[in-house]
Amino acid sequence: MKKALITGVTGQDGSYLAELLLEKEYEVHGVMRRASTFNTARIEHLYQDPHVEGVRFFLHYGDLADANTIRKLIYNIRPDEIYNLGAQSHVRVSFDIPEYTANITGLGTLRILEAMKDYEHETGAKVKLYQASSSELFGDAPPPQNESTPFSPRSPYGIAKLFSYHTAKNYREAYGIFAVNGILFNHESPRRGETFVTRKITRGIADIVAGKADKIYLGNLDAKRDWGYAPEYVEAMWRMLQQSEPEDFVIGTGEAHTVREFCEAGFRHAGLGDWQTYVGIDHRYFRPTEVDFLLADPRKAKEKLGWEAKIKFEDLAKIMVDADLKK
Ligand code: NAP
Ligand code: G4F
Repeated sequence: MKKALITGVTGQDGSYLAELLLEKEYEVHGVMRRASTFNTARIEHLYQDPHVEGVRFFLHYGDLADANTIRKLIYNIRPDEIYNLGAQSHVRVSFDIPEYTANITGLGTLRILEAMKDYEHETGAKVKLYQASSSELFGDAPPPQNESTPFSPRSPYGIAKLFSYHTAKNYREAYGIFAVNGILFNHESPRRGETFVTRKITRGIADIVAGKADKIYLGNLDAKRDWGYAPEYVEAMWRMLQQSEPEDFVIGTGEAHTVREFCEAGFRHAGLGDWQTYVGIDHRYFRPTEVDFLLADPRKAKEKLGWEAKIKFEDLAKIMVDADLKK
């Protein structure tokens, strides 16, 4: 039975990935932060009583700031695959807490790779690492972006992810560690955090329909993103680690739309009429430096991983609106 260790298991992607790996008969170990309130809503349905025989899903306290615990987890669990999904993942917030973002989203990856290097050296075991890289690396590089596009990040988050990208590549080249960067474009779902723009819109729509709110306030409506469906993207992560050689891949739909178009699609699907009646602009949601246009060229993933996005923009908006209306 293969063993996987997932950082960020309580997040959107971590929860879908844990589901996928359990379906594939893995033993799955997730790292979660201690919090004073419950932060396990996305994985509650996966929880198994550790006293029951045959349990394959385990949770461990840990933090990407804490190298000692990361090291202990790797040595004790002896995973075949590590998925580093943990991060301070909000771009706008990274301007408010840049040092923390660099520590977790950047140095956290180095802490994992250092522990992996020593573990492989001391035990002779081999471990594969998936590093959650991001299309934010491209910043203001002209679209479409692929694996050869030069990086030009525009936020503390993007810069921290760039550090992680290069660290993974360096440990691969210097020490022969199987480390891959999945350069994923935006991917969303009903489990998306409520402060990312798609979910903010679909949750806002549900609140308006329920009579709990009159309006939602957004920032830059002109930004273009390549939005896909998160459950499909975790399959791509897994496929990257099943390759015989470690390589980096861009993952996206190959279609871009503006935030304005997402509003139009979402309000239309909910039958609310003109979206402009319900959307106000608040400058606090603008970023000091914006990434204007992200559009994936995912041809390499199709050719080498046999992966292609199936759920596109309109369907994604419908799935998210329906889920929030139901909730
Ligand atoms: P998410 O929902 O924000 O989840 C982030 C996870 O990281 C959560 O489990 C969070 O724990 C955990 N975390 C935060 N700080 C931590 C720390 N100090 N130590 C350990 N864990 C910590 O993000 P996501 O959308 O699932 O994305 C997964 C990964 O892919 C992230 O690295 C993100 O940057 C990257 N990425 C995402 C996208 C996207 O469009 N979704 C695209 C490209 C790359 P709590 O639940 O306790 O907060
Ligand atoms: O939904 P967002 O906050 O996502 P963003 O900044 O693209 O980052 C997400 O995708 C990255 C991959 O490209 C990940 F690496 C990262 O972890 C995260 O998952 O914002 C999308 C766009 C931006 O241009 C933003 O300025 O929407 C614009 N926007 C307009 N109004 C807003 C709002 N964003 C947020 N969060 N809230 C608003 O009110």
